[in-house]
Amino acid sequence: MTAQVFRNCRIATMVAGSPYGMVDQGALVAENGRIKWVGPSNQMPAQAASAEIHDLGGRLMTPALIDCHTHLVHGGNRAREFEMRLNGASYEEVARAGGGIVSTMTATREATEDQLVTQALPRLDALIAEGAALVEVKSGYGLSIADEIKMLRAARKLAQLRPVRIVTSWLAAHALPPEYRDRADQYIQEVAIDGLRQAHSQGLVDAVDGFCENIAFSPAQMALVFQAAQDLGLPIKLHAEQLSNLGGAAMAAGFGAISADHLEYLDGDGVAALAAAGTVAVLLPGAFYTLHETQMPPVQALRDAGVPIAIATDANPGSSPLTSLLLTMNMAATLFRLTPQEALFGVTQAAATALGQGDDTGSLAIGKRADLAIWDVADPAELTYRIGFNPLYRRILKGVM
Ligand code: DI6
Ligand code: FE
Repeated sequence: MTAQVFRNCRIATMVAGSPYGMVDQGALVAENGRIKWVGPSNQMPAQAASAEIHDLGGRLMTPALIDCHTHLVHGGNRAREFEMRLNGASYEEVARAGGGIVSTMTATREATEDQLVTQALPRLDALIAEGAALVEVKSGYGLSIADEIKMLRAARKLAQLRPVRIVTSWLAAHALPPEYRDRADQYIQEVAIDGLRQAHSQGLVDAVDGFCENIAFSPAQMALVFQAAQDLGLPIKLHAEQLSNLGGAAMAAGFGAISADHLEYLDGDGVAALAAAGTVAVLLPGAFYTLHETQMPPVQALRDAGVPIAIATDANPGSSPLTSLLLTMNMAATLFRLTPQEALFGVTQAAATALGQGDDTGSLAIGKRADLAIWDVADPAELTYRIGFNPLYRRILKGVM
């Protein structure tokens, strides 16, 4: 394929060394979907005469964005429950009216695979419209083997219908369905573990996740699921320390987790465990905001320990009905005090690393995927600074404009 040359742009390569890895007056050469060269225009090697040249008019180029934690596939939504609560209904009244996570489980079970796809597409389109090229999607609302597998099939189908890469996580250990009340250990064995083996044998699982919390599953229960994942050679990640400190992040790090997510209640030992294992901390400001959480994740301690920090939408119908990575960046800065550079790193290189793809994508370096976002802004801090504004000019996948 003809080499593609993109020139006359500022390039935030997100390669370590200088702020944003910035190259002013930059150029990038892509060939066969990969970055062949990137650097200052005046140092660009002479290209084959057949190269196609694109003038980007001085715009900003960044890696295409990555959403490394979503529950994009699910049935229905919880807008009515949201409205009931704001009209003064108690938690119990909401629950009695069929609200909460079980309502999403019911709607997900009732939906066909195609209906789940149809409902997820507008949410995916919102992410793509802001420059996303890679999106992680979890199961976790089916809570039976068949319905969890249906969710993952729907997630995989999305990538056939839109120009985007999707990776899937098995999250059967998300909540206990009513038919397993008081039988959580049995659920872990019969659905979370046996189902994982089935889903994996169908090629539907890229990673294994869980919700480790008093209202969900214990570290000991999650460890059983992770042992099964490890036996299958699958990477693991965990929703940990979101509402309390159970030591889930440290347990996951002990299994070499690629990420630990939420982490508002993470303590010093947890930070040290993530650092030692090279586990990425994924912060989810949309859930913090929606739940009116006040406990801040230990951002400074994570920085001091050198733990990479990713940020993601956590797009889900309950605690984070958020489908904007740009707003996520702004929330991470305003709520968690991430710098604009950290916010952009959080939806590019750190997010790629959180998906085990840090060597393949997430920054603009020779050999990596030529998945790019071109923005109508002069300064990369603008991406984080603005609220409710989308300056995406073009998304470029595999080096094709
Ligand atoms: N953490 C959350 O905040 C959500 N799941 C999770 O693991 C809640 C999901 C929901 O309420 O639907
Ligand atoms: Fe989540």
